[in-house]
Order: sequence, then C-alpha cells, then structure tokens
Amino acid sequence: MKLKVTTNILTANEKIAEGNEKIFADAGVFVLNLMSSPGAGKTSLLEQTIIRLKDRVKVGVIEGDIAGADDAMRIDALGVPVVQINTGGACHLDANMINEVLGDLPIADLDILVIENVGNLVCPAEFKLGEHMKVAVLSITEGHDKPLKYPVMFQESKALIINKIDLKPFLDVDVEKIRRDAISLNPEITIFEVSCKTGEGLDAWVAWIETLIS
Ligand SMILES: Nc1nc2c(ncn2[C@@H]2O[C@H](COP(=O)(O)OP(=O)(O)OP(=O)(O)O)[C@@H](O)[C@H]2O)c(=O)[nH]1
Ligand SMILES: [Mg+2]
Repeated sequence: MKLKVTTNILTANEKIAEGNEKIFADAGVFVLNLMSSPGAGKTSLLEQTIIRLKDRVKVGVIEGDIAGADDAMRIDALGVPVVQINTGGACHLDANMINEVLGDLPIADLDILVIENVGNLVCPAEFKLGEHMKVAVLSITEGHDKPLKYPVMFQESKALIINKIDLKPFLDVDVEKIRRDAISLNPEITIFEVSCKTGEGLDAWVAWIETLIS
C-alpha cells in the first residue's frame, strides 16, 4: 500500500513536470537542478558560477530551502533574479512548487535557470521538476563512501561537482574512489573537482555550462 501511494505521488509530479518542461521550452531557457547534502556548497558554486557568467549569460535562480531566505539573499546580492521557495518541512522540491513561482521570474529573458534544491542527498533525486539536467555536488568532507551509499543522486545526474578540494590536505578522503564509484554508477557522468574558496577548477565547469546553453 505504501509503495502504491509513493508511486501515485511520483506519477502526479511527473505530469506537472512535463507542463514545466513545455513552459521552459517555450521560453527558450535551459534549466539545471542543483542537488547535494546540506552545506556541500550549492549556493557557493552558484555564486561563483554567476560571477563568472553574468556578463555573457542571463541567469535566474530558484532557491529551495525548508525555511528562511538566506540563500536567496546571497544570490540577490549578485543582481540576478531570484525566488525563494520554503517547503515548510519537505526534504525536496517538487514540480508543483516550481510551477507556482515561474510567474515571479522573467523566464523568457533568461538563458539559464538554476534551481537549488533542498539540501538532502536522497529525496531531491527522485522528483523531476521539468529540468533539462540534474547536477550533484559532493563535498569531500562528506567522505568517499557517499556515491555507493546514496547511489540515486549520482545515477540521475549529468555532472558531479566534487567540491572543497582545498581541504584535501586535512582529510583522509580518497577522491579517486569518489570518481571511480560515481563512474561505476553512471558511466556517462562528467566530473569536475573544484574549490569554491580558491576558485580552482571553476573555469572548466563554467566553460562546460556555456557549451550547453550556446
Ligand atoms: N573550504 C571550503 N569551504 C567551502 C567551499 N564551498 C563552500 N564552502 C563553505 O561551506 C559552507 C556551506 O556552503 P553553502 O554554499 O552554503 O552550501 P549549500 O550546499 O548551499 O548549503 P544548503 O543550502 O544549506 O544545503 C559555507 O560555510 C561555505 O563557505 C569550498 O570549496 N571550500
Ligand atoms: Mg544553499
């Protein structure tokens, strides 16, 4: 019975996601769903990406958090359009939450819309929002066992950003194992090692994003 309910929720969500997909196609905007555990660096990556892109590319952002507008304020400070969704407890965004805020963004004027999902390594990967692609961020502070223990996010993502590599000297973490395991789960996944603190690796990530929207 529980499985049936879950299946119905996912089916209902999928229908709304298809509607979002059409809205995004009509607006000509590329949509990226950014996912990770709490604190892996999604907003930091977004800030660094916007700083590098915003002279050439029109970026908009939807922020998803259980509560608060901290992340939206960080993005607003960079002068790009942003809407904050508070899920009020839910551990992920769903397609209906996205549909409800689309009128608050100038989506027809945007080249790329980034949706920062609620910090959670499990649930966000299971809900389609109508995005063109999902991207996972994993901080090396989370440990090298995460891809195999939480496989769905890595299987669903087109790219994996391994963040906080500036902390490598202080940690017993095997970054090569993260790479190997992510590839074993998803042979097509594109992997970037970055530091949002030092800027290392970010130019390659930003160049890759630009190839997707050009
Ligand atoms: N040393 C280091 N710290 C980082 C890096 N990237 C982010 N941080 C720090 O990690 C913390 C969390 O970063 P956020 O960007 O807020 O993480 P988030 O994934 O958006 O967090 P939630 O939205 O709460 O899930 C902050 O204190 C950042 O300054 C990095 O590359 N290196
Ligand atoms: Mg954030």
